[in-house]
Amino acid sequence: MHKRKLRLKFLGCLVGTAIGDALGARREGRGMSRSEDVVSLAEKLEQLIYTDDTHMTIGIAESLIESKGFNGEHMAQTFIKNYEAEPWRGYGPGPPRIFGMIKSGEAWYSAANRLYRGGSFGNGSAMRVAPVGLLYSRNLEKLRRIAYQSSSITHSHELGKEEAALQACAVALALNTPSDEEIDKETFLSRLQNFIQDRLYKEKVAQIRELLGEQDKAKVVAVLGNGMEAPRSVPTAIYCFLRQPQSYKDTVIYAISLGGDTDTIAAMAGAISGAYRGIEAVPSEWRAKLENREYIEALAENLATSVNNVNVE
Ligand code: R7I
Ligand code: MG
Ligand code: MG
Repeated sequence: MHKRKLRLKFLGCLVGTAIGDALGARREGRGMSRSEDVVSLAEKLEQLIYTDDTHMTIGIAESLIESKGFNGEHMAQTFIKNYEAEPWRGYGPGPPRIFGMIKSGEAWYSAANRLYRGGSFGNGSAMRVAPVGLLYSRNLEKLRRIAYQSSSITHSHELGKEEAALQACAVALALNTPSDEEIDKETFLSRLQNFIQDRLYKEKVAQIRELLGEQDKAKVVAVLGNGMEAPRSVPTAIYCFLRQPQSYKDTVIYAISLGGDTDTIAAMAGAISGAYRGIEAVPSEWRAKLENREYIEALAENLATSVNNVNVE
């Protein structure tokens, strides 16, 4: 792919994550709403303040760039440093406890096993995984390995690691589809279904396919979910993207209108949409309101350059 186009897609993915997160954060934990209400909320907000979803995505991008690829110790220490600088970003219950264990001497690859008997399957490792999807899009087996490893710092349950791989794969497939080429939904879903190993997620991908024409949001939420657990939010985010792949705005608005874990579902759907359509598809009035936009954009540019400097294949 042409370098400029790739750059725009990296920018779209990271800025798309942050805006989905920041808009969704205003409705996290609430019920379903009308799309018009989400649109007017977005108009009213003067600044878009992101949460842990973006904060940890930034951490992954920083670590991949600085370490020229995955380094578990470095990534864990980056998460800890960022958390300590801004602990008020709305982190889930698990990660801060794990950061404490690592600070007390537990290894980055074993601390997470101590949580929730066999590790967490919260959506916290999928919400932040977009930079892995971008960097390793050329080799899906490597992408799977790095997604698992990045997840295992805080989410070591099989379902937690698999969700991170699923979301990273969706970002990679979106990145690899030229933005002026229509997404073939059937092919996109078949690729995800072939990639994913866990039976539960294979079934979820099949449910996404069945729901594509569904008008009733309550049914979508009943089948796919809108919760903090990975199996109840990662497939939902992929669904939000595939319903309206041509529009970043519609994808994010729809995701938020489903209620529940809105910042996270909109962050993940926004990451996939931004990776496909690029930064120019993200409304400029939203971009202008995003806090730390310049820093996030600089990270996206550096990550795009890293594709050539890191062993990604
Ligand atoms: O996954 P995590 O980092 O939380 C992310 C969420 C996002 O919505 C962010 O926006 C932020 O608000 O937090 O945090 P975890 O504590 O690892 O997991 C989140 C939740 O998933 C937990 O509080 C549990 O409710 C649930 N969960 C589990 N429940 C039972 N058994 C995760 N793993 C388990 C489990 O093994
Ligand atoms: Mg959050
Ligand atoms: Mg959330």
